[in-house]
Amino acid sequence: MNFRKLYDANPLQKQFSDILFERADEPATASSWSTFSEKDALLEEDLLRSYYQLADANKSTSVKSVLDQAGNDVKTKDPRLVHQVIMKFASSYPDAKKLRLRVPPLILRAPKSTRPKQRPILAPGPMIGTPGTTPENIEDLIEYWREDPNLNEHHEKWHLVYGKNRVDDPSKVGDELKYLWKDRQGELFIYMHRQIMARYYAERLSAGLSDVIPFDDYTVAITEGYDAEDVAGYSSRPAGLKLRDLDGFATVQDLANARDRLVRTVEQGYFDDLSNSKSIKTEGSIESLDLLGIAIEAGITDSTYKKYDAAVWGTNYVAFHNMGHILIAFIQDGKDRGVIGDNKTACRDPVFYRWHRYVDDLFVKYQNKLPPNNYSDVPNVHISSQEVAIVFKDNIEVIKGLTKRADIENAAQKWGEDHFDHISKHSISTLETKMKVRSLQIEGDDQPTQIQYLFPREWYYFFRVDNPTNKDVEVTFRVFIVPTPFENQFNRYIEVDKFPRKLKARSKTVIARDCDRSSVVAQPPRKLPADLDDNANPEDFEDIGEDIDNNPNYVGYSDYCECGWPFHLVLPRGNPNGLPFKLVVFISSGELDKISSGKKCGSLSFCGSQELAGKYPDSKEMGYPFNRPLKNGNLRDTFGNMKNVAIKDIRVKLVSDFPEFTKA
Ligand SMILES: [Cu+2]
Repeated sequence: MNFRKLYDANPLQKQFSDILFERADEPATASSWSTFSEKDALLEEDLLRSYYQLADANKSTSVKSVLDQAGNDVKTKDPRLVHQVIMKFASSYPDAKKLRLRVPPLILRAPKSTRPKQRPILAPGPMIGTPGTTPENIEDLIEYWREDPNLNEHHEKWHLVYGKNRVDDPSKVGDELKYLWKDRQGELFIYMHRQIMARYYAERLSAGLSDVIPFDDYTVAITEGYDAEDVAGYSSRPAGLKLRDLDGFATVQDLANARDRLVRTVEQGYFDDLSNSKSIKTEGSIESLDLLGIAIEAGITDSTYKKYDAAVWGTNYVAFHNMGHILIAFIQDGKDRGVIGDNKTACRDPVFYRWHRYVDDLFVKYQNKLPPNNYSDVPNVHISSQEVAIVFKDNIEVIKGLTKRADIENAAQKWGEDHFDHISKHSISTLETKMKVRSLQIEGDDQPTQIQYLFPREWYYFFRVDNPTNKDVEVTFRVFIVPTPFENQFNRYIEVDKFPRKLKARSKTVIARDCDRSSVVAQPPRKLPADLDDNANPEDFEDIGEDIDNNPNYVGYSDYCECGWPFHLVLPRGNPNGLPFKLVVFISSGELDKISSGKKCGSLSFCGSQELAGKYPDSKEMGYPFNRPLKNGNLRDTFGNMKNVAIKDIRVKLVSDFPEFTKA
């Protein structure tokens, strides 16, 4: 399987992907266009509007006409602008959507700016630098994580799926109304980035690094730098620089004012609304969470967002988070952009996490003002830590040698039912990770690029749950892990899974769950070295076919399916002694949650609905039950006496090797 073969089979796909590839004659200097800038976002809208008009005017050759035009534009306009717009066109214009055009993998599309630095590594890693010495820059210890191309692609794709999307409006009521924000955009902006942060906190702890310091004082120099010497098109950010005013964009004082406005909003508990007529209390409904999220991310400057008066809101709420990205990106000389100014490279720079820690802390500050959840609506079902078992897949004999997902899952389910009474013989409490290296030949390079990446030992969870009631009950399993030192900080819980099941009346049910299926992971997951740098061919995933059979509205395998967290980073690295974690299994009411179960592509938690106007597939606040302060600020006080919750002590251990379940 090779993405080029797939593309060559379809001339429009080939034309589309060729536009997206970095070109040899592309200027090596930073392009100035940025998706974080409002002025540049208008350029994006203009170009997208012109593509829609061109397509509408050429009905029989709509997509071809636009690709021809974009092929010219990419040579004359800022290539990054054209890339962004053509990707949006492909994912939103109806004729283009039907073609299911796929964006080439980031590492191959833009290798010069997304290839990780290749520093020496010591087994079992990731001690980067000279063997036996501490690296010169301590932040380099987790560079393998920040520069992981698939992690950066996750961040890029999320921002592509979630943003202001152009929709084809059959009623043609003015251009304004042809834009749509996805359901709960602001809330998911916070949650998706919070999950990146929670994983980053755990990764730092694993490597023995100190906690992330929020970037909140703009008069102080940023101590960590970022070396972009090998990152074509972006400038380095030397350590020790302070933010500077950017002519024609914003001043440092503007950013401070935006920060102070948001802090005041959170403290006073309502938005500043000049008209006073639509003053929204931030009392904790999903709508308020969503509004606060969008106010932090991008301001409320668009009347299509919940139909608010853009002029009124825009006066008070400027695009705080976006403005921060830009001011940091141009910190060096005001002209050349750093990696934090672009979604596809932003996660490489340590300052991204300092900036997002502040963004998340603002939201935590708000959530801390809300009452803890009262959990009066949880189902009357029972689980305990003794009824949570973890077994490595390579230790389950009956699934060895199976390759089809459905076969593995059926066999594991049966094995779990047969073995649960003596499962402690098989169950482990220490999960494992290791560092791997894959070799990637990039076109035009003499040497293959060596990519270091983290990889987990695959496992199964088995849960035994008692339903003592007289009725079958639909439930949702919500599985989180947190490093034990952070167990009392609700925003540091890492979501690993969320899925619905039915529990039969008056019986105990054994649930087998594959780590592959994680609600945060892009489905289907990629594990083999070759798949990590490829757009896997859908024919290889037999259950995609199932979806089409079961759901007549299913639009099939598309670029959308690649949205989600990379499987290989599903666990934090841990350390060679076994870093202690808490595993929390929380069972909520499926009847209330309305989690969709038919979805087998993309990530359930991060990608929302495939339909532009579709609802987010969980009616609970994102992160539930870790969406609110813990009772007495304490995990045990909150869940210790609840029968629908299991809390288990586990460890995550970095080892030099383990048997791999999935083989090429
Ligand atoms: Cu982001």
